[in-house]
Amino acid sequence: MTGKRTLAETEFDVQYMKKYGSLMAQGNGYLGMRAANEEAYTEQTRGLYIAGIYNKAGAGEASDLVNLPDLAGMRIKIDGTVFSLLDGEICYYRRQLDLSGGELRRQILWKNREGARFHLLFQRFVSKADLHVLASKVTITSLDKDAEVEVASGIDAQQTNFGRQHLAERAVRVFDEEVMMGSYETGESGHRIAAAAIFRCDKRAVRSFTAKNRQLLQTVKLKIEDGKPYEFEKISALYTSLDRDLEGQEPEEACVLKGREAAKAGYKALFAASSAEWQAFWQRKQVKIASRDPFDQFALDFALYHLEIMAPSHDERFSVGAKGLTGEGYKGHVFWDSEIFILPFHLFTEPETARKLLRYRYLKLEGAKGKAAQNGYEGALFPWESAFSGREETPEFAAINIRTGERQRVASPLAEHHIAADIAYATVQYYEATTDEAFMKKEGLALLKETARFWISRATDEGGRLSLKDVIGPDEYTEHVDNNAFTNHMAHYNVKQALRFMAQFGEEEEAFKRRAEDFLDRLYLPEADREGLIPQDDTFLSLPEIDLAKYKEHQGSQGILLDYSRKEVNDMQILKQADVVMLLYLFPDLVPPETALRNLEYYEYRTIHDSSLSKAIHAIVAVRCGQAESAYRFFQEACEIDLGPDPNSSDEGLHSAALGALWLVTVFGFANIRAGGGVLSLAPKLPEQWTELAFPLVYRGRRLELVLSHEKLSFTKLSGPSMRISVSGEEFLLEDRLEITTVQLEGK
Ligand code: IFM
Repeated sequence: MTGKRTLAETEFDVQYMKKYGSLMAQGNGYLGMRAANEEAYTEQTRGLYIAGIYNKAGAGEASDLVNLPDLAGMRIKIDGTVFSLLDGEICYYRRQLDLSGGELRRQILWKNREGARFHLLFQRFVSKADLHVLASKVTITSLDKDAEVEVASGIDAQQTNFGRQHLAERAVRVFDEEVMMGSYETGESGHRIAAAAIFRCDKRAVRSFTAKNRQLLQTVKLKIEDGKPYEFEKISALYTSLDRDLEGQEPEEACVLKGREAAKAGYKALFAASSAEWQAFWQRKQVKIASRDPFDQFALDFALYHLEIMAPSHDERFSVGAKGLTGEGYKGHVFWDSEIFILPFHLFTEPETARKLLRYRYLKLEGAKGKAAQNGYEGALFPWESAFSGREETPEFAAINIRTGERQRVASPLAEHHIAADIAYATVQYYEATTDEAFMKKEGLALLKETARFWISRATDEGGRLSLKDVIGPDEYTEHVDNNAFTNHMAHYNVKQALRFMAQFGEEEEAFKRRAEDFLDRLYLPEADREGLIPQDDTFLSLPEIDLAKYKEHQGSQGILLDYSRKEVNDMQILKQADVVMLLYLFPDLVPPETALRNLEYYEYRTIHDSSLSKAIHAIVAVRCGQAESAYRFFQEACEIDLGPDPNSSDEGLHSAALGALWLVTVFGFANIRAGGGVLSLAPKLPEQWTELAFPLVYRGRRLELVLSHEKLSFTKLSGPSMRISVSGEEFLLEDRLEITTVQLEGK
């Protein structure tokens, strides 16, 4: 990584606590920890999550990604006064997350009510070298006098998911007057979670332990001398009954052993090992942007850091939640975000992780078949929201009308069926980028065939033409419509690809083939009309319009729903995100560029961008339509979804899909890469503000480095056989290195 990349908070502001809790979250794909401050504040949300640990708090509830016992909190008393930034005076404050090594640091110069000054340095990280380990440290220096310091911390099981308690305490223990251990069990899902914590500090400290009200705490008391720094280290380890690396141990035993071993190494050595893993990550995967605006590079680094810590690449039984492991928004559930927005980054940098994300869906096929059958369809209909079980997890009802007591049913699980085809699309994309025949023959084919069966059974015959009726496309402001362009085209592609791979692997079932071919022949595919517009659905283009300027100014806030009911929004040309633009992104050759531009302009005008998935996709389609300036604007606005100034934008976790989409804009947009059809092709269109874009790409067993500028393109093959590469329509042979000037391309 070039230079130090840090996300910094330079002022203590209660308003931003939840947002920074998400932005500065740490993790390693196995566990994720929110950046709540060590000391308590009512405005902050603590959060510690392990991928796959879900539970239902009660009958009729959807599964929550369980907020586990906290290991980060510390109650610090100095000369008998509880340390809090709401008390005394803050003389200096800086909190920063170092993306290059994954450490969170907070430096404070604090004056107590009596005017005595103290310097506190908090540090912590979640290990990238050992998935089960996390460590923290506070260094306290009294600057005006000798003082008495008391630090209390341990395993705090008072955490809830917005008030819902998921864990029963099984046991709390202290071993050898040193190791604290807490064991817990989820009520409904029956997962066991065990945590161990060990304190390391000056030998003279007086230690005591307490276990009360679901808190197992150790308190250390120490007299500190004026001007001398004192370190208090806490090393923790976590295991669950789902872990595949228990090696015959119970989680309780495993976490105690791991905790002891890690504590012996200590913070410094543990951090060095973790940081080395981060260096390797950046070495292999960083996207480098030379831009007039340094924010572009920072936003990409931020996105990649989070894409890495949200991916459970250790275990294919889990996937990526809409908020990763940074918060409880959407209950930690997995949406189409995972396959369409997040998977491509992994596919083109570490295909094995992409394979695992698809294996997650394969392992949940039975649940998807169950959902299809319950709804009267054949094949597999994946849940709109998924967790560990593979069954539909979308909460049945949305907000309650507190005047009438009526609850509104959530429509997505009933009709947002495009998820089945999104998974099929990602499956084919995986194959095109890897040619992994073994996967395709088994998992890939099963995913394609079962989802294809679903679509065939879902179609309605309307006088010979097949329609997909009563669906919701990605645009959730338009519910229960017929022949949604995105859904119909995706379903068609899904069935076509099922036939393609069945033929490729000699798995032709005559009856299925006949039905599939008939479906492909007769399914209505909305096409551009005389005015060049692809209708979003059967009725959209005939609906009334209103001026959306006011709502576009506050995009992302869903403010329109304060002025209009859902039904009214549904009955107008108002989009949360534009389905046709999404369709053009996934199928770049569907229509000629001028038709794509016509649709982009028409639909963008009617799009509020209230969905965090919207902006980046508009950026990609705009680049391809030659609209470099608006593409760059969309890109920068997409970067602001989490990083922008709105204090409430990311309270309940980050927008995983929007982060994945930043990589998509760079690689599929500005570099304009296409990887389908057996040849890697690109036709870069860098924004004027960028002088260079460099990124790694893994493609069909080759590891490549691409460096693109306005003047030349260079390709280095770091491993794998030579390959053909198509640049702006011209084919070249890439042996080890290839350099092409744009003048050369123009001359051809
Ligand atoms: O998957 C998305 C959906 O498209 C819009 N609402 C939020 C979901 C999770 O990000």
